Amino acid sequence: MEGVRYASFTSFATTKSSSFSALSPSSIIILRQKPHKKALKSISHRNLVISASSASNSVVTLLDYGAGNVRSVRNAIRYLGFEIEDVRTPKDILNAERLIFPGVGAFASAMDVLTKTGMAEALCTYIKNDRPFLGICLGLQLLFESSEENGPVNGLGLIPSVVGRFNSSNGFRVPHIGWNALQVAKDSEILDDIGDHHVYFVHSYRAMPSDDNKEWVSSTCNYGDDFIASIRRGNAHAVQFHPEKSGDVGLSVLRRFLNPKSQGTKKPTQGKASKLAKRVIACLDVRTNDKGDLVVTKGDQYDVREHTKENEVRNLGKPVELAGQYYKDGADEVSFLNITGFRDFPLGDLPMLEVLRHTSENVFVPLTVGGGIRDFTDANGRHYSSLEVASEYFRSGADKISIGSDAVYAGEEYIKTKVKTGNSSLEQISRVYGNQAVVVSIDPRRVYLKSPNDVQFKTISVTKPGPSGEEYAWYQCTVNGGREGRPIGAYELAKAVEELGAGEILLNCIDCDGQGKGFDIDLIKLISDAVSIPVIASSGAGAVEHFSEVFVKTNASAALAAGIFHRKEVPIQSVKGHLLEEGIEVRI
Ligand code: 1PR
Repeated sequence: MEGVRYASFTSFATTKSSSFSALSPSSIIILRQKPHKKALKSISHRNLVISASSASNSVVTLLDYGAGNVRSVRNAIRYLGFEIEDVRTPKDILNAERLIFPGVGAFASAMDVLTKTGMAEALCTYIKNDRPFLGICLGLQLLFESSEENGPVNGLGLIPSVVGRFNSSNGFRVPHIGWNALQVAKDSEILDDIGDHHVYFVHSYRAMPSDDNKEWVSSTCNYGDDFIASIRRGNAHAVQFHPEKSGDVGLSVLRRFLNPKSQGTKKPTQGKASKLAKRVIACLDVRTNDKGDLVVTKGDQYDVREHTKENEVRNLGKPVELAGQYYKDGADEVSFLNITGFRDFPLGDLPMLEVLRHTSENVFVPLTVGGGIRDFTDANGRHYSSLEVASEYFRSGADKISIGSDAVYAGEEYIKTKVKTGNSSLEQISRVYGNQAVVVSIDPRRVYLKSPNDVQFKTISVTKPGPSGEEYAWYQCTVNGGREGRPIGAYELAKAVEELGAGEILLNCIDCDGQGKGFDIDLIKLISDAVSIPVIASSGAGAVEHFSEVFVKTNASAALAAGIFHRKEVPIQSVKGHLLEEGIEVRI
């Protein structure tokens, strides 16, 4: 994960409390100074003495410098039966039996913390002494000479090359989010089970292979260009992808690092995985029902109540159980949308945070959570910023947060003023956690028009005419779960939120929601052609053919469905099987 602009020196290696009461303004310390523009002083690599470790064989030392969510890595390590010891001093690094460094945040702030704490020097010594090391994501990038991320900024300087940004001008969407294939270049041991499987990436910066660093490169990945997916030299390993979010195959990478003697299932084979896979996402709309239980519900055009005398909220199951089931069934991501978050304060909704915590203990694919992310003042006058709300979601296990209503207001304001204030929830959260962690959920409704000149918003010529034979439509954004239409179109909003820092768009359609008649291809094509960030097509899936249709006819990166999965009408594996038959690459 890149992009975090804060790194709490004082929170270094502290175990973050997950309780709501622990969330105080002081729990987030934001370094507001500008990231280093100048190169940092190079780090001397003098050898430090490594004392014999007293750690038991099941202990993993974790370098968490307090810059973001490493809960998923902790969960994965524990799931594999290992205990975690946090690094508190450079000596803890030198004494580690095995060290995992899940780099999060921005390159410059990470280097700043590592240098100030003496960890940078200890890390270099530890790796040079060939001690077991696994860097993840930024934990790989920091090993290189420097990065262009808000830089140039010097890195640890162990591997020749500069970390640069992906080039989006050749049609590849940045951030690079999703499941991609690897080309394994040499025996890396920890990648022995990967073979024909995809692994999960989420990043905007990457290091490129060259003659200077080829002795380090153990695998590459192609996304526009070939970039370094993993390195290995002796006992030093690092991966650009997220093993803790790469399902079973990712867990096997971690297991092979933690226990090199563990037997894998197979040696690398020439695989089916060849490029970025289209993602299939299971979505759980969650709310409290009239009995006070948090349930998974599902609407018809956003109406989630049964049409019976009791008029109850439709109850389709328990959130943690269903999320776990979808993980086992092969969902590439799981999304929770707290659909009444717009009126309830989400941090007051402790059951939702509990759902996230429990889900993240057993679900090792990305988790997104949305609903109610905005500034809020409670009955006692205590103000909570949207950043605090998001931070609590991240601490509870979310990998991405999704903003709905508040992003509409931010988009409207930005279009009116052309000024990026930096104050909107979208800007604040993407500045701190990186834009790859921020999804904007758009809830548009189709409005048919006789003439494209009837509105000031982007219109389309519709494939199927409207009820009175209208040939045009615009897509009006709504807020508060579709209850209020706003003076902004989905096209205008998508472009505005991309500029404000969104990393991905979840594109719903109220007209299609729950109808099972297929995605709104006109809408999805309009938006996925307009932006260069990934677009998730949502609303209307009723059959496997709807998934292939949306991937063939539009530039959507992922397709999300709810009702057909909840009602067990179409299993996730049938969707994937069909997509494979149609020649569309998916993770298997
Ligand atoms: O505005 O920031 O509090 O976020 C609220 C979030 O809750 C938004 O993401 C909004 O989309 C969602 N939401 C609000 N009300 C509802 C509702 O249904 N009454 N759910 C709602 C939206 C839409 C989809 C759904 C797909 C697929 N759910 O995500 O899962 O349409 O369904 P299908 O496959 O059955 O057709 P904020």
